[in-house]
Order: sequence, then C-alpha cells, then structure tokens
Amino acid sequence: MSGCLISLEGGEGAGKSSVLEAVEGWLRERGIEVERCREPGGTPVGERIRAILLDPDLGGMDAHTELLLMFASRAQLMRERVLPALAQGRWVLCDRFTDASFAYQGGGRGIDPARIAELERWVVGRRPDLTLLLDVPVELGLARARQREAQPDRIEGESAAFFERVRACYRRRAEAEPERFRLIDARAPLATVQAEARAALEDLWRRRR
Ligand code: Z5A
Repeated sequence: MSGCLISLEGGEGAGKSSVLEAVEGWLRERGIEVERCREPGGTPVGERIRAILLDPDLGGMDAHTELLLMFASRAQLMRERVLPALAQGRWVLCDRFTDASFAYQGGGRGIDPARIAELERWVVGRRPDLTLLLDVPVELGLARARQREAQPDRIEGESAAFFERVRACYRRRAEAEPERFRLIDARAPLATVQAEARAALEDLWRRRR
C-alpha cells in the first residue's frame, strides 16, 4: 500500500508543532511508519535554504526570490524524502507544504496564484491526502509566538495586515477543497485541538484500510 501525505498548516503560533507530536504518536501506536518533516527545510540542502529565508538581516529579499527558494527547498524534500517514503508505504507528516506558498507568497505578498500553481505542477505534482488547517485569529497566534521567541525571524517580522491576508487565503483554500482540508479551531485548548487532529487522522486511516 502506498503511504499518505498529510500536511499541517496555519498562521503564526497556531500550534502546528504541538499537534504534530500528538498525531505522530497516534500513528505510531497503530503500527504506521511515519516520516516527519518540515518546510522550508527537512533536508540538509533545504535547511540551508531555510536559514537564508528566515534570516532577519535579509530584509531586501524579493517576493519572487522568496517563492522560488520555498520551491527549491520543496523540490529537494520531495525527491530526497517524501516520494521515497510514500513509495515504501510510510505516512509523511509535513509541518507546512505547498498551501503555505499560496497563503504567504500568494495571499501575503500578492504573487499571482496561477504562477504558484505552475510551480506546484512542475515541482510537486500532487496535493496532500489530508491537510489540517489550524485556524487562529492573528492577534492570538502572534501573542503565543511572542511568548516563545526573543527575536522574530524575517517572515515573523511582517505586519498584522500581512498575516490577516495569509489567514484569509488559507481559509479560502479550505473552503474550496473541503474533501482535503480539515479546518480546526485552534483557539481551543491544546488538548481539544490535538483530539480533533487525531479524529481527522482516524477517519483517513479507516478509509485507507
Ligand atoms: N513559509 C512560507 O512563507 N512559504 C512556504 O511555502 C512555507 C513556509 C513552507 C517558517 O515556518 C516560515 O516559513 C513561516 C511561514 C513561511 N513563517 N511565518 N510566520 P515554520 O512553520 O517553521 O514557523 P512558524 O509558522 O513560525 O511556526 P510556529 O510559530 O512555530 O507555529 P506553530 O508550530 O504553529 O506553533 P507551536 O510552536 O506549536 O505553538 C506556539 C506556542 O503556542 C507554544 O508555546 C505552544 O505551547 C502554544 N500553543 C499552541 N497551541 C495552543 C493552544 N491551543 N492553546 C494555548 N497555547 C497553545
């Protein structure tokens, strides 16, 4: 059986990392082999690209450069980890995937989504089997993220208006593809959010058995 590709998406401080832990544990308890990765990054090449993308000293980066670097990291991740894992029947859990490019570089920076879709066809060629979208109001997410980190990275330093556009774009994508997305209200306590995420995985698991 070929594996499943599951992505976690959401704005700043939505709780993706915290939810990934819970979801991974649930899958392993069921004997499913899991490949966990993050974007940008997830490979030695991708982690170097990530360092460039998030460096707060590189404030002059053009939006198209940013988009192409996101996809350069993704190209490496697909070939080095995602495609081999899926071919071996593993479930891939990815902390962000192509929807993030539509939301941040499309919604946030204003790049034409048709351009991003071209890159998606060329570099990725598929969408996740399931996308968990952790939706949280921008102010709440930023407050959570601020508690955790001292200095914001290059993208975290963007304005609240930028993050509002990102959130709106994510929500539109979830509305347009309800069969792929599970929209989770991430204002709820973490245990509730984790339980909803596990329930979505359980649905997928039952359908695949
Ligand atoms: N990016 C892009 O622009 N284009 C792309 O194509 C891709 C990415 C792939 C790096 O992503 C940046 O790259 C990101 C988008 C951009 N920039 N931004 N902004 P990242 O995923 O590595 O970084 P991130 O978005 O900054 O993730 P994060 O801030 O680490 O968020 P999180 O993983 O969703 O949150 P968390 O670490 O699980 O939780 C944050 C805190 O909130 C923590 O203290 C938790 O204990 C707390 N928390 C979480 N959930 C709850 C609930 N439910 N209640 C109370 N407290 C909670």
